[in-house]
Amino acid sequence: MRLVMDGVPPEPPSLVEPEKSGNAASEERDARVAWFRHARYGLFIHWGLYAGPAGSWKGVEYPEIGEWIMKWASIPVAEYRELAAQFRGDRFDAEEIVSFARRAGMRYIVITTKHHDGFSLFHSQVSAFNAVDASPAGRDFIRELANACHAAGMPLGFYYSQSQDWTHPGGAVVRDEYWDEAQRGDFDAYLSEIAEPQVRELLTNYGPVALIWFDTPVHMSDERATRFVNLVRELQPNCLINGRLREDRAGFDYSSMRDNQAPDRGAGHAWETPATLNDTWGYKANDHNWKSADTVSFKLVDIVSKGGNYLLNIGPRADGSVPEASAEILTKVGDWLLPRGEAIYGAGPTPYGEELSGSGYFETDKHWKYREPQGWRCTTQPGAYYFFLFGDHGAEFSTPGLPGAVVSVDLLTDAGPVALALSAADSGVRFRLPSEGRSVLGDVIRVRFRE
Ligand code: FHN
Repeated sequence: MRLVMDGVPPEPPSLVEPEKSGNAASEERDARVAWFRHARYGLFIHWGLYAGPAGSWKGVEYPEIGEWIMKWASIPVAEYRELAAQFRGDRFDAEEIVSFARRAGMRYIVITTKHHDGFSLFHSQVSAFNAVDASPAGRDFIRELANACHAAGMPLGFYYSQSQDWTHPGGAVVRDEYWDEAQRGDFDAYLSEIAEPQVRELLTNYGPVALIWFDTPVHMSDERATRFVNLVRELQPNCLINGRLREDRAGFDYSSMRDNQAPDRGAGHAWETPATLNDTWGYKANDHNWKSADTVSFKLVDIVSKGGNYLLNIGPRADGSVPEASAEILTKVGDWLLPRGEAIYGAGPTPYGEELSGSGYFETDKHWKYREPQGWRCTTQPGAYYFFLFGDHGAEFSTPGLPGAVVSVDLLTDAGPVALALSAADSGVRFRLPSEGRSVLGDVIRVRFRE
């Protein structure tokens, strides 16, 4: 199954450096992006009308990603718009979502304010196709989430499909393959009458916006993208812009990897991997291909050890409830992560690199996938290196060279650090792991040294 559906053929994981976008002095950008680099792990939420069909339309089940059902089933605009009449979101509880993210160890949230289907979860003055005016919910879900996030000090980012819009005339469709005449129109008129005003609404009416997450930049020339950049810089100068605004995918404040991909090495600048927990972003009733908690912990660590962020998705049902399986997996990872958080939040990338060779992912039929958790990874804090051991590693481990005399070596366990006996090994240290306090999600050993 192909997850990336943006009209661009799959290619090996790589990063486009934000420096190339030349849109801001790098010190300014570094300051803006500091919280993001510290956060490392975020919750992505894809929620919208597509959660109703949940992967099927008129008795036919579509194997691809659920939020694209309108395209897969070539649903006419007028018929798709009718879905709004059933959208209630009775069980959407913004405070619960924020505490869930916290509990899962996630340090920011990004939600789809408007996906490619054009339906917005916020109250918009420029299009009535929104959760307040067009659905019986009559609720501005983005306001509810913004309030809950602000109250909890949780950074909130807005996903906004600036270019693809399948229900507003003129909105882009990949390769211009329209399936309904009602979709045709003038793209620039769509941008100036719908997309730009809606981005303005989002950046004006909901308090501080941590980041704006543009996507699938079909037809997004420099000139068109610049209009959005100016809008963001004018209204919320601290709001980050991801790397999917402009056709060339230059990162503005940080680079965006392709879906479910990570680079094979670290990079000096900020970057992010958006990823699914099963094989869809929007809810699909029959997608149970969940990644296990140890796969998630491994990916998180692999990404952080390369200097990146992991933005991991949930797709709530149409009623707003979070599928139990995803909640369970993310909570398990949170249980592991929180007592070991010093090794992730604000942690720097590996000082080595040898452990990354052939790392992470391999090519499958159509996209790049991670390997199973295996080997070791390293992250850093001032005066400490953290060694993560994955898979079926032995009870002994020798670190590569360390930059100073070792002060202590501890296994970070659920109950706190446990000191390990150590001996010298080449330029590093060797230690033996106890049989207790180990975790199937990855053992984490903190090596402190005098610099
Ligand atoms: O087409 C979208 C897709 O539905 C989803 O939102 C992902 C998330 O990264 N972005 C696009 C595909 O890359």
